[in-house]
Amino acid sequence: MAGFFNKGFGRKRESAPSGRIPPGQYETRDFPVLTAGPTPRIPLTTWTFALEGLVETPTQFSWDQFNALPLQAFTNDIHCVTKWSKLDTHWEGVSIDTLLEHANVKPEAQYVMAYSYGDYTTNIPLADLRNGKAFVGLRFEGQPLAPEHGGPARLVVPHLYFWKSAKWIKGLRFMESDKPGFWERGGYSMYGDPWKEQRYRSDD
Ligand SMILES: Nc1nc2c(c(=O)[nH]1)N[C@H]1C(S)=C(S)[C@@H](COP(=O)(O)O)O[C@H]1N2
Ligand SMILES: [Mo]
Repeated sequence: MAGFFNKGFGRKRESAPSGRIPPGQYETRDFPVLTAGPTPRIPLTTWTFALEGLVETPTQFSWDQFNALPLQAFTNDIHCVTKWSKLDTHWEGVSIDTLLEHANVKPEAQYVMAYSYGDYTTNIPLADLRNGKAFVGLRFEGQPLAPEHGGPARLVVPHLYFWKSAKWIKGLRFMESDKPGFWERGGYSMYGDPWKEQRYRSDD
């Protein structure tokens, strides 16, 4: 009896579990680095994070103020448009819901432009950042987030392709209508759902 179960069901996690790798993706155990341009180095003494645009209370946090916010643990699968997926990544960060409590977003705000040190931008519907779906990650696998992966702080929106997860995040700008960010202006999807393979604008 035990033998039967060991053979049939004991080795499930050796290969990619079915149902967790979106179409056209493969599983990797590495953590590739994908950056357009050099890695910005941001001293923590000058680091700031802003909530601006369509908000009642424009807000700016220093590094110390940001770190005084409640930190939560997140475990997510991430999917890069260059076709690698990485399962069960462990993060600690500040939920976007927590940040929204500070800024009082106006009802007409429907979209967000995330912007970074080094001028990277990416657009995301506000609904996709709410209800525990996204966070600003400060720690990865128990360590402070490495600079090449966006440290000291990056946006993480795991249910969309990973280019939406802006590294070296500097702020969120709340907008009434959707506008393309860096890769989106270059022809990538305005939304980027990996399960629908929305890689390019023509897939939207
Ligand atoms: N600021 C910034 N954020 C960025 C990028 C970038 O070039 N600059 N690249 C994006 C892309 S295309 C991907 S796939 C992921 C890669 O994150 P990683 O280098 O930690 O794997 O970051 C995204 N965030
Ligand atoms: Mo990417």
